Amino acid sequence: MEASPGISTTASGGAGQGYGMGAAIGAALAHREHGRLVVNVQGDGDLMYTPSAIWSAVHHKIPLLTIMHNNKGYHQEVMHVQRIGNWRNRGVDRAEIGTKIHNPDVDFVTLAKSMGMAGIGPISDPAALGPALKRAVAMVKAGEPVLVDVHTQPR
Ligand SMILES: Cc1ncc(C[n+]2csc(CCOP(=O)(O)OP(=O)(O)O)c2C)c(N)n1
Ligand SMILES: [Mg+2]
Repeated sequence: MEASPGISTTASGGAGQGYGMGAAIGAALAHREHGRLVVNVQGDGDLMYTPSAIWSAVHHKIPLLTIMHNNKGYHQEVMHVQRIGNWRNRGVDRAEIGTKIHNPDVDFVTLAKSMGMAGIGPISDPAALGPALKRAVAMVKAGEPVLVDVHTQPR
């Protein structure tokens, strides 16, 4: 595999959620014949809209490395509600209603595995991230899609 030039799929036309995985699959399909490594930095909220894309990636044998930016929330919405709550002097204590993805946490490794995609993690120790990514890259280079679930700070 050659090194990727770092091309981005940018954003969906209307900034619609659910775009990430599908767009990444398209990019990885286009790059597959050239042997380029395609990396999808995937929002957890975004994938909650279109988890079926995991199945498509496996079904069509798309070599794609998905790194979950799992901040356990639709965090842009958290920040938005906090901003509006402050602006209207309502406080921010209810900003997490409908905007956080916890209680229960989503186990994206199990979600991936349920549709036949290899899953690694969840990773919350920074020291474990490097070795996990190394393992995942080797698997993607062998031709399969892999998801690495990484628990992150909100921003
Ligand atoms: C179809 C659709 N519904 C709702 C929104 C509003 N929206 C913008 S960002 C966002 C949450 C993004 O969550 P995530 O992908 O986890 O990214 P984070 O902000 O947590 O990094 C939502 C719900 C949208 N853009 N599109
Ligand atoms: Mg998120």
